[in-house]
Amino acid sequence: MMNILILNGPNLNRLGKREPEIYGKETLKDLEEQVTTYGKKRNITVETRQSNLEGTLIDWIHEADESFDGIIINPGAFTHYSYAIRDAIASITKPVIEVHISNVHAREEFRQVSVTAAVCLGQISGFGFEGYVMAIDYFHRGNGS
Ligand code: CA2
Repeated sequence: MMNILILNGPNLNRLGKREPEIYGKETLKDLEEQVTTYGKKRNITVETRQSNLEGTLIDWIHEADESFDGIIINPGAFTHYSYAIRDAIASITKPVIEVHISNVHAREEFRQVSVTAAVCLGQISGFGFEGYVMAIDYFHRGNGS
């Protein structure tokens, strides 16, 4: 059975608590339940983790190279400036898909830059929680490795 690691970065544990017009009313727990349930239906084991710490996310990315078939990552604001997370993604061979809940390209200029997307298979941005589901579908269709 395929197993996918879903990583959420800084502040995503605050989902549903503020800025519902940008990020929706649902919480991180809701997101994690939805993607886990969706994965099960597709015969994919989905493990979800969230950290506010850059180093923790980097350790998990490295670990995934041995233990998972692919990663779906929302690096939060690290997207826009973390060369360390970019290098971690570039250092593994397993496919990585970047997801953003909001359409970062329609927002402040600093959010329109992703230093991580170029080392990912691609980026899904602006589809809310659905973006994670779209990424699971991509892996399910067998294009991910
Ligand atoms: O749209 C996305 O998924 C983002 O990756 C979310 C990040 C943001 O820094 C990126 O530019 C785009 C942070 C999301 C958490 O921010 C919150 C703010 C208020 C309430 C809850 C979450």
